[in-house]
Amino acid sequence: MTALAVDLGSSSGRIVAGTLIDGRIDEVEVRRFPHQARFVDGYLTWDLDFIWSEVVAGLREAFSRFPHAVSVSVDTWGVDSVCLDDDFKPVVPGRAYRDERTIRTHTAFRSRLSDEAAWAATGIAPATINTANQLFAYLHEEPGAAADTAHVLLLPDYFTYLLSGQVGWSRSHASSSGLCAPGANEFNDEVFEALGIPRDWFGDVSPEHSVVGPCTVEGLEHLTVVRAGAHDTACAVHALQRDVTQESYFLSCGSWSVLGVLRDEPLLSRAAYELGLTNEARGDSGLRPLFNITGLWILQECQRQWREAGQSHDIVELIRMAEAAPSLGVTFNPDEPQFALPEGMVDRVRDAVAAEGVDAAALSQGDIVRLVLESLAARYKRGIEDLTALTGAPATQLNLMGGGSRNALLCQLTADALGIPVIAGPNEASALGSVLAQLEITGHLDPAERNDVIGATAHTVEYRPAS
Ligand code: LFR
Repeated sequence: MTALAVDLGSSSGRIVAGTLIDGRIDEVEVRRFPHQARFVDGYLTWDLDFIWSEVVAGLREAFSRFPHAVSVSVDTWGVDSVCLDDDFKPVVPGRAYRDERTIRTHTAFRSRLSDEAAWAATGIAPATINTANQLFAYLHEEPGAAADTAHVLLLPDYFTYLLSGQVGWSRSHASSSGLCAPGANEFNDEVFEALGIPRDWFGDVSPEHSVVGPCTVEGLEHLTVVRAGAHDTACAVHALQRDVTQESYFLSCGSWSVLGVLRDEPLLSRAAYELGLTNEARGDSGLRPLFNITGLWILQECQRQWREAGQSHDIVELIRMAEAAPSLGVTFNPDEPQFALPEGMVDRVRDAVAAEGVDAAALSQGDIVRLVLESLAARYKRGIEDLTALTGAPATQLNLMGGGSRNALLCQLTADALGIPVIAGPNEASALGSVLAQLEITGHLDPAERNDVIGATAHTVEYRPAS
């Protein structure tokens, strides 16, 4: 039985066909396409038409190769949404969360909803990238477009709408918006009111692991559209092999480092707020309290700068240089806001350690890559210490999924920093999690067998801490 996962990351999208055969998932990446936010009319913008054309082309190709495919589900990165008119057509191009408009309107936002009030109302860490902040900026900077807006769909739900004609607000993605009550089972009307965001732009939160309806795109009518987990990180944690006897700590490691733990209830203490914890939802009815840490984006941006300067930028080569480079003995804090912004990253990294007395101008590419990876590992150590203090449950291992699981140096540095084994893999965790959830939703996989199927499918590597 085959399910099709549309997994859209902020630098590439992929369409994956996953077939359950002999207790494991046979995954075929049918199509992969790079994409990137660009400035259009002064705003950092996604090319939604391009992404949609790639999704349709990928699904058609997948369906012709896997004519017995039964379902499709879309997951995307978090917090972005699409503002639509009465006819469900975008009013403005899809805005990207890294745009600085929310920094410009942050003071006004806070005067309407303080950080503490936002946390109390949502259980979500206040952050300028949140959907709430983006819509507030939209209302302030583009009042004309806002006046023409009748509906707002979260990004994966926009593509689900294009596939099925059905509207909804998927819980896992809605949870990261900063617009839901803690636990993310409903939107919090008080937040809308405080910020002046029209409540009727949104409907009710849609529970996931649910069926949406038949696909209405020509040639794909045999597929059933489902909500398998609209947020990529929610899908990724669905592909996590759970040890029910222990807390499951995870690190979903891509452009972002999403470090968290699986729980049924949100963690809402004062300490959780002060540490910057955020309570996001899983595709099933559970939660995933976590820290959103700026992750391999820092390295990706360095690679971009080096490529533009005609220097080596191949990741395998860079890691080899980093392995040969000595540790500088200092790290920087990836949470600092300058590391979340595009461009000029090599200089930002140099500046950060120059302040520590390092001769920054002399740093080689290998030095910089090692410094970035050691800084991430140090941040993960602090994050696991904070999470275990909040849950009261020790971490005995860390499951590290996503693209970063292929970075052996990062995995080893993380195991060394944490002093516990790191179980690296699966690499394409979001697509695998989507396929698993889809097979469960359509009745082709018993959730009780999920762990065994993950074990038979995922190629995991264990990194033990250096003693
Ligand atoms: C990862 C991710 C994170 C979210 C970030 C921004 O792709 O979805 O979970 O915090 O992107 O949306």
